[in-house]
Amino acid sequence: MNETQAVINPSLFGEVIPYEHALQFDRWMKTHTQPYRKLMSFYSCAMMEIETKFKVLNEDLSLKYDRNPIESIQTRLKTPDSIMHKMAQRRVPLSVEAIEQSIRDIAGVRVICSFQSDVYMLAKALLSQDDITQIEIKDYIRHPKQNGYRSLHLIISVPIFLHNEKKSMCVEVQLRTLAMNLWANTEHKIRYKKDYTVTPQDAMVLFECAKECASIDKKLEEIYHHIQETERIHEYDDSG
Ligand code: 0O2
Repeated sequence: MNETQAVINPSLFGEVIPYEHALQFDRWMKTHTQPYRKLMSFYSCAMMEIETKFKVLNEDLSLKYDRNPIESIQTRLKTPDSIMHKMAQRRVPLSVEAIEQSIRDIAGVRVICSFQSDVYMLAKALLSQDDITQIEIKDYIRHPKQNGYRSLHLIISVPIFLHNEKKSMCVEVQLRTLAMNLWANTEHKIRYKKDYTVTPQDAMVLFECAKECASIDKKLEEIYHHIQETERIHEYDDSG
């Protein structure tokens, strides 16, 4: 164990005692503030890199498609609370190095797209960039979670260039449509990570809502392609 490590007492994790965890993490933070802040600033830089990449793609693709494929981009750094919770769940001894090694979604970038096809187009465009390394893909669109959650998740690594070194940092990218986002945000508020359980009836209604969102996505995409096709035929007629 090196000097930046401090073992969390595993007995705290039999039952969840968030207040105890918080106190323990608070104590740990007081002695490891500098290395922790440095690590967070690396993640912050990586997040900025990825956000910029999506802004550039949006600008570039808006010329090709005559519309912006990205509705909005959100970024977030995982809170100390949430990092501590994940470390505790995994029963990993707490150190700055262990945080970096075991949590891959400290830097998160969420990209909200107009259409489902934009999600895949943007993911492909990002992954084809030569400074991006794909670590993992979870396709919850083709394979939704049991509760109905849909999104495309990418874990990637991106280099950041500091004044005296280059570092590769992990970033979690979540790509989803507006409809997927509506469902996920609402479900997150009412259910996700809450300690109480939702009744099977309510879970079923949430699942039905997810299916309706998927159906809206499908219909909107069909209308979009139909309009595009009609425009193409008109342009062809006019040119002839
Ligand atoms: P927050 O607060 O959004 O950051 P892992 O991260 O790999 O250890 P997991 O669960 O296998 O854990 O990862 P996964 O499935 O890729 O999900 C990670 C993130 O996706 C979550 O982050 C949520 O943002 C989102 N997510 C996953 N499942 C659901 C769901 O059922 N409902 C909603 N609303 N969001 C979901 P965090 O860190 O859990 O939370």
